[in-house]
Amino acid sequence: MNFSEAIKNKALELGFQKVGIAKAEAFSNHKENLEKWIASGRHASMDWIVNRKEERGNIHNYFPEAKSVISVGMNYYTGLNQSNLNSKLKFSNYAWGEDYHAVLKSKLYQFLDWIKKNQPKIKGIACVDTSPVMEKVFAQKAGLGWQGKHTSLITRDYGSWLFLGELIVDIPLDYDSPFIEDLCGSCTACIDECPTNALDEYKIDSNKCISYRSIEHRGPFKVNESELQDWIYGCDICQEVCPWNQKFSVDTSEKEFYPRKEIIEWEDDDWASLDEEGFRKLFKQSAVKRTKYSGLNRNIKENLEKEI
Ligand code: B12
Ligand code: SF4
Ligand code: SF4
Repeated sequence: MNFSEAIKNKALELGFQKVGIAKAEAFSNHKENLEKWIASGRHASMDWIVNRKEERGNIHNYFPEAKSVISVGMNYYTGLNQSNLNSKLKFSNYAWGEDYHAVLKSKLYQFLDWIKKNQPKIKGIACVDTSPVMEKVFAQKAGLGWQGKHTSLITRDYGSWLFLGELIVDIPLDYDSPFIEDLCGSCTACIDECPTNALDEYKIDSNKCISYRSIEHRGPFKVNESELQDWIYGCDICQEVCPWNQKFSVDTSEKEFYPRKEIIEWEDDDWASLDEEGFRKLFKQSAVKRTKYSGLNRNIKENLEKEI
């Protein structure tokens, strides 16, 4: 077995469901898409994308010695859905359990240590979400799947309920073939069912997206921004309606992604009375910290007060 094959076996052994290797290179078409997307204002207030667009658009501006990107995917589907929650308030399944950044990063660090034991001189960086890397683009280049019309990466065997991460290393490896098929075909379910019309084919307008509004948007909503459709954190609709998820979702064995009991059991009143101390305790090791108490509380009140 050569080193590239051994690397991929190790990734599976560590608990990733998908792995592939792509050459670390800049893709002018994707850089152009990113620039057009920003120029049209679709990034909304996410200035952190604009500030590091040169790195996001060209991996060598981020890691000059990069030669290979080992792209991994981890299944977070638990078999439960919004109808299992006692409250009418909806909460995205990706944030039900422990913070995925920490779960994937800890496995990626073990992965890098193992690689370094075999090749001590290797330099590598572990990335999950927050690094200026176009993760879906590299996952497609590494053969994991394709970017659907909702813009998330879909795999044949798990649908799109997968977190993505990468190890970027400074040695050449054997590269996988990119996933070239687009298996969306004539389907437009995600576009049709998005309640705020945030999707155009393969493009998202973050200004309209409930995930953006509930997580990334800071401060109070203006009247035309407040459409949250009962979601208090993130939004899963475009993935729930996708036939690839309806047919191919597999329950994850990663216990850390299963919901905190409060997410399932809490009713509207419990959410309405959540205070800052309660927020800190409940979401101590959770991705939900990103909105801070003020953001989550704003979303809860926005949804509940609309009912009155
Ligand atoms: C910014 C961001 C967001 C933003 C913007 C979403 C987006 N699609 O860009 C917001 C806050 C809305 C968001 C929401 C969500 N996110 Co998010 N997000 C990111 C982040 C940090 C960067 C994505 C990025 O580079 N966007 C810039 C645009 C330009 O890139 P793009 O979407 O890949 O666009 C490509 C195509 O759409 C097309 N395109 C775009 N514009 C144009 C214009 C033209 C003219 C053309 C022809 C083509 C085109 O070309 C681009 C590439 O060539 C990534 C992590 C990372 N570092 O990559 C996570 C990431 C994409 N998010 C993730 C998740 C889980 C979500 C949510 C599902 C969370 C939730 N349940 O609420 C939602 C899904 C919403 C959706 N339908 O995309 C996962 C997706 C995993 C997967 N299987 O794909 C990622 C990869 C994080 C991770 N490490 O797991 N997210
Ligand atoms: S996450 Fe929700 S609001 Fe955003 S594009 Fe998907 S369906 Fe639309
Ligand atoms: S819902 Fe249909 S169009 Fe949208 S991503 Fe899934 S297969 Fe593609």
